[in-house]
Amino acid sequence: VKWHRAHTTWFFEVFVLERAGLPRVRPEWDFLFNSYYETLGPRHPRPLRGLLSRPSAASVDAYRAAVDDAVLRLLLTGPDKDVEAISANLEVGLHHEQQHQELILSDVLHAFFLHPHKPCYRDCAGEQNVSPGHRPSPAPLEWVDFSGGLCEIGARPGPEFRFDNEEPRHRVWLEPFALSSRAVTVDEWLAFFRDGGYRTPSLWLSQGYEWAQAQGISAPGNSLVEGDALWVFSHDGLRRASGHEPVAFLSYYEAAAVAAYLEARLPTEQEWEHAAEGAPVEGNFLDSGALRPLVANGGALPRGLYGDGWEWTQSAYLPYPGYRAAPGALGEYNGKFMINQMVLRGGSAWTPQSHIRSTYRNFWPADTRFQLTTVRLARSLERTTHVAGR
Ligand code: AVJ
Ligand code: FE
Repeated sequence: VKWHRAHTTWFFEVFVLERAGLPRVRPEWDFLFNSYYETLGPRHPRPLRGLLSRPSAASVDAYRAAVDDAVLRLLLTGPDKDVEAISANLEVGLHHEQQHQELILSDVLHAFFLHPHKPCYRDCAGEQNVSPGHRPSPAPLEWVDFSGGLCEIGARPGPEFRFDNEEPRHRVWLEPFALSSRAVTVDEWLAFFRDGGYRTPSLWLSQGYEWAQAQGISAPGNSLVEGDALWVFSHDGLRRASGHEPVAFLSYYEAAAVAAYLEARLPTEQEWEHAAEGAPVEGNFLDSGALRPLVANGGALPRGLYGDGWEWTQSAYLPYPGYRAAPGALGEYNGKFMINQMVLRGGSAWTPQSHIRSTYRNFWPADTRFQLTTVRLARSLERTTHVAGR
């Protein structure tokens, strides 16, 4: 948590204050809190971040206060020049900080999960945070049809914030497809598990099967199987999962295998965006306070596209046609990661609602199990079949 707070503060110091020609606050901390910007020099190795016993949390508080103060003064007086560029960097800094808010929650949960006592982060009563409207109840899986055709994907030109990886908007062709009305449930995952899904190579991608064997994986991340039940860890502690809640913390490899078991596949990011474009950005985000996926009841189908969990897509994280990384160090923000990662969509119960939009592209490697991920199913429809949907 201390590293994330210092790093987001460092981001404002470098990309806003220094960019505006103001004096540096803590130049001697660049090595510690530069995450991955080669342009800005060498840095502390990522796997060792959690071992930074100095500076203290109190020094990081003071650092943050000093940078906040300088940024506020800059906002009041305005920079001497480059107002546009500095404002743009300030805005990126705010969205960057929202990303790290989510990373703090994922790191805290995973660190507590690795603790033998499985301590809870907050209210240890668990279920108390679930409102009656969200009490688990059966949610039959339905299929929502989309006729596809010529569609547009990516952020429209306009003043709203977007990361560079959401641009440019471009045309794609979608064959008819269907999305599941809800995410895959714990009961569905348990059926896969009991049927020997983790030992059935025909369901798996080769790399995924090898990974699961080598790592001894047979349950989602942040979870335990005990007898017949799945126990899932949340910020409220370890809890026996309801069969009807979305199964969370599956890697891409497992998500693809479970989809195959359920005679479906994962959606492409284009299918996902096309389906989500018209829907209001509403759902179980950080703002609800639940901090975990809930059973989606009511509302238009497909349910729960936004919030609850990041939905794995079968799309590799690649540049859109015509993509151009921003100039300078901020060009390293997204573009250089466009290899060996998969796109996730829709945000999670750890994501601030104001952070998400239909075009938002998250990305993680296929073996990731500490982010709040869920599984949406898709199917291809016959072109000759009458398609009633959108
Ligand atoms: C988009 C979540 C994969 O964690 O590296 C944080 C977000 N980018 N600081 C990451 C990010 C720069 C990014 N993810
Ligand atoms: Fe960062």
